[in-house]
Amino acid sequence: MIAIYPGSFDPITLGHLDIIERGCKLFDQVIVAVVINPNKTPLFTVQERLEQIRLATPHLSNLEIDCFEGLTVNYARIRGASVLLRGLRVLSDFELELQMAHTNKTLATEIETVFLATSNEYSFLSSSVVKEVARFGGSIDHLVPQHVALDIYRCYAKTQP
Ligand code: COD
Repeated sequence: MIAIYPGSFDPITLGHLDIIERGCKLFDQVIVAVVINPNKTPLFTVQERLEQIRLATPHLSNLEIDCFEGLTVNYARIRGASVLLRGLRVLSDFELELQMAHTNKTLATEIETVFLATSNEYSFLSSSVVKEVARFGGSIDHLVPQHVALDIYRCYAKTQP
């Protein structure tokens, strides 16, 4: 069974990585799919995010890393996937995730959304939190893979006066 794990991953955090590793144990193949959204201004380009994910996951042999534009369910169909993998952290995630899952179900009845509950230690963690902490000079070494922390520190060092 193939599962797509779609997201922005701007950048990948240890919370994302935890979902990826657990997903790889559950499914034959997991495809981490970075969305290409021309309407957003991410910190990292799609190519940079793909590389960050690749460097964080050399130990996962049934993982593929890709990007896509347009509807997630269309991409899932093209890739022959029957599952969309998503992570749930707090109650506020649930509302948006449920809306997304229901929308996707109306678009593709054969594709199921499967939610994995966050591991306790990552329940507060998001890409936005990581960027905010780093922007104001805090340490993010315990929140993201080391190479990602270095990328983020470099980004914000450039913007310091
Ligand atoms: N612990 C567990 N899970 C986590 C953690 C954590 N610490 N941090 C993030 N996650 C989960 C999120 O809950 C989410 O499920 C996933 O990881 C990815 O998170 P993000 O923030 O990187 O990505 P999102 O949520 O911005 O991705 C949104 C999509 C790109 C999937 C969505 O916008 C989309 O499908 N776009 C394509 C257009 C489309 O198909 N639209 C119709 C659907 S409504």
